[in-house]
Amino acid sequence: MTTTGSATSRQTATTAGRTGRQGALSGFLAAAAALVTAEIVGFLLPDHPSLLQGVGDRIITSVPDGVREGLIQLVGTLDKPLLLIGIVLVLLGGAAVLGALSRDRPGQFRVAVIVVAVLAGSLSLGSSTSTIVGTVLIAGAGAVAGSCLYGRLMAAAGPVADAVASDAVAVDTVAFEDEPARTQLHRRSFLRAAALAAVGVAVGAAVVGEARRALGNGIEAVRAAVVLPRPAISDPPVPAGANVVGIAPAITPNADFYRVDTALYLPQVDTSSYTLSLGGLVAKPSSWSYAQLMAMPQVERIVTLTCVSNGVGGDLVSNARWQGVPLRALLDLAGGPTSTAEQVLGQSADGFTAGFPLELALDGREPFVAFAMNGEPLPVEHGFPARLVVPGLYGYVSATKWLTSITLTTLDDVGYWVGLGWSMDGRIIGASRIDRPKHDDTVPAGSVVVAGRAWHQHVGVGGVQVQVDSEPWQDATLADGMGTNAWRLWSYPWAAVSGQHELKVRMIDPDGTVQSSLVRSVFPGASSGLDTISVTVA
Ligand SMILES: Nc1nc2c(c(=O)[nH]1)N[C@H]1C(S)=C(S)[C@@H](COP(=O)(O)O)O[C@H]1N2
Ligand SMILES: [Mo]
Repeated sequence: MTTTGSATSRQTATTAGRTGRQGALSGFLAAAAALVTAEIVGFLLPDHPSLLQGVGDRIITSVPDGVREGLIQLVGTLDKPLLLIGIVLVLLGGAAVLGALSRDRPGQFRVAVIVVAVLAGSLSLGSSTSTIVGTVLIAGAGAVAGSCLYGRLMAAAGPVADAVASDAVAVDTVAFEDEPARTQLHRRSFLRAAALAAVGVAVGAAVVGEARRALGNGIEAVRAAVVLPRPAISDPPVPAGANVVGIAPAITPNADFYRVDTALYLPQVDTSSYTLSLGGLVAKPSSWSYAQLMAMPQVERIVTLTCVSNGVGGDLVSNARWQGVPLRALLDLAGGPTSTAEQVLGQSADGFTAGFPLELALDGREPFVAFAMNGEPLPVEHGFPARLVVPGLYGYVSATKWLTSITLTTLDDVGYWVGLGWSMDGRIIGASRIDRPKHDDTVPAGSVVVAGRAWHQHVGVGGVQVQVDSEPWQDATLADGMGTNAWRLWSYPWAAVSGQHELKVRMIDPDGTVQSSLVRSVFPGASSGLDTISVTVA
């Protein structure tokens, strides 16, 4: 302890300037202050844009599709929180290194802060709802806060190295005598300033986090107060025989429903100021308040949603009873599409868009604007107060959540994912999955129930077959159906004999078309191939 102490004091006596450690801490705190300031300013602006979210969005859309899909497979729905944490860590870490290197040239740090702010601002502009003015305000405030704080902290840490050196030469022995005392003084004032800054950053972060949470709670209260109208037309109740013991239920509880979106912060949309507009290539562009929409006759439909990114055997597929107003009714109120209309493009409060050919809206699949899911107003993560549901189309071209407008347009005006290279044809491919046993399970010999689900929305499921090793395909027993737009659960009693076995499943359309065994990975369209598992029979 004593040797360390004397070593330190000897070192500081000879280098009375700013230490690398002080520079690093200052850089770190400056970046944190910049971030928190940007988030606070964003929160104060209309629609509460977030620079962090904007940059995150842009990263999501800019990474190569293979990398993004790989990451999503790897970390699942944790992808967004992890991305956010990653951005913050890179920023703070980079700022610490730069802060250490710039300690005697604060101007260099300031330039870097400005460069990063301009970069972050332009990244976020391209991919979110934030306006140019808002982005300039947010990034500007962050940059000012960051560079001012760094300057302050460095000034508190002592003079720059050049000044220390010339000082020492100028006043010679006197300065040398005073050196330890002066270093002590600077060190203390630096620590005080840094502690103050840290407290400020922490308080700021807590305040903005709390404000975001309060906003969310406010919308939860609005949501809880919604009184849903009774649907005018309803799909029949779910038959008791629609379920199969031992696998997830035929209707997915809202809390278990898969979630896919690009939102880091969920859009918080208030019904009191909500309007849904229907415009573009329609005879009479129109818009309706939430109350007006709730007063319209509503339908209730059981529809299975599927994400195009669902790999073979994956779980980005869920089934719910949705309630809403048919798109057809809204189109009628808007005087119908004009002759040049080719596409229905949904727009979200968060800037997301998804579009599908008008032809598919009119081929009998009955797209609708949904307000409720399994008897409850839409949960916020599933699009409260309104979203589109189009039976038989993947979510990326159709299921716009936090829906604020629907525009009829031409096919050139592509939606978010199609713009990023995904297939324009978003019709769902028939698929099937084995839910039990699980891959690599060990089961006892004898009668083993193999069970799962199959879906081909808008087309329906005609049959399901199971293959054990290379034996002939066997018909599985279908559970009761819930209409052509919903998945169908199935089971197959397998007389399992000891050894290692492979189980495969395929679905058959009502017209006898058999699910393709062609193996294709996700992107630019859906994956295909047969779900196959290995099981050990003990
Ligand atoms: N606003 C918005 N809506 C969106 C998305 C999105 O990123 N933003 N993702 C779409 C995709 S890719 C899918 S698969 C479905 C998923 O809906 P869910 O999260 O309710 O399951 O929402 C669609 N609607
Ligand atoms: Mo999706």
